[in-house]
Amino acid sequence: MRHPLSRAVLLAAAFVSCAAFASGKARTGRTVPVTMTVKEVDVVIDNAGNRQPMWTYDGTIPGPLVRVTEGDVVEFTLVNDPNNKQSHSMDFHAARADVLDEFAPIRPGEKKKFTFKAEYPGVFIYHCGADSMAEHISRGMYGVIIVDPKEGYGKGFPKPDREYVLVQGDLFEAGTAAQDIQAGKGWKAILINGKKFHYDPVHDSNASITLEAKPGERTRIYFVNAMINESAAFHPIAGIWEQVWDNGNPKNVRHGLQTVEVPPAHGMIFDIVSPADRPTNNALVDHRMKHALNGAITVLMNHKDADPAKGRGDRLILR
Ligand SMILES: [Cu+2]
Repeated sequence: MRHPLSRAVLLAAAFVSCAAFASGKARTGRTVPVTMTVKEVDVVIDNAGNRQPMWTYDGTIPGPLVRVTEGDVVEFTLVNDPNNKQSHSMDFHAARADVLDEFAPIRPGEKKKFTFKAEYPGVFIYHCGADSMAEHISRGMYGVIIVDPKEGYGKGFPKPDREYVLVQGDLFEAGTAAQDIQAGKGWKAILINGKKFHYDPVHDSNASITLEAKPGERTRIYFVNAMINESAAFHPIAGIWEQVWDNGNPKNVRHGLQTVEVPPAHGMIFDIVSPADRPTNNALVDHRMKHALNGAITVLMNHKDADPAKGRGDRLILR
């Protein structure tokens, strides 16, 4: 039997955290306020600390992770910082709305508010849709919203031991004109969660972070492709995707896959389970060599001393 106080604490925790959904049936129908401020700032784009002028939601690439449960209402406010030079907008792929109304751009110094109900579970990109969209997205204006299914976890959608969000985007040479970006000219590298080879100490000696899990654990990757023109061929080197859910919807399950094509502006859930009897490593790559060898490799280390805080709570996007 559960003590009434612990129940109250649990309820309070559910209000505080966006990730109210822990196991079993989730709490739905909340109103979740989300505010993002667009900032045109210099951002560190590699593990060596090099910066480039980028356009961002809240100053980071990707923008903040939004996590709600199917049935929740997102009460969104977009702020275009008065110091900015460009108009910007917000396009949530998890929303049904009016592209000319809710998703319309606002000028520097302006603010815009709209609400939508998260009606479909899954992993969705959000991005800026202001002109030129190719430039706004490739300069870093994207992020992820996870909509957890209202049914919660079950046999067909097991509870993971760790969860990580990986967003793959382009990096163009600073100052590349919008029409050149759109045509693919001036393309320089791949950013994984905002940095080239972000989690790959094998290919970049400046890399200091890897994904971690314990042997035998189920690691769930929320993968989103934010590249403007190209698909990602997502593959776990030295592993097999246990299950893949297209768009992250529990109804769209596939089993035992090696390489999965993720089109631009799409997201999928990938589960990997490492061998339980020994430590192993995986490299989660976009198997297109042009992408992999220009930044799209992420190391997942499966060992018994895995950091217990990684892939849990607010550490789904490792910064
Ligand atoms: Cu923008």
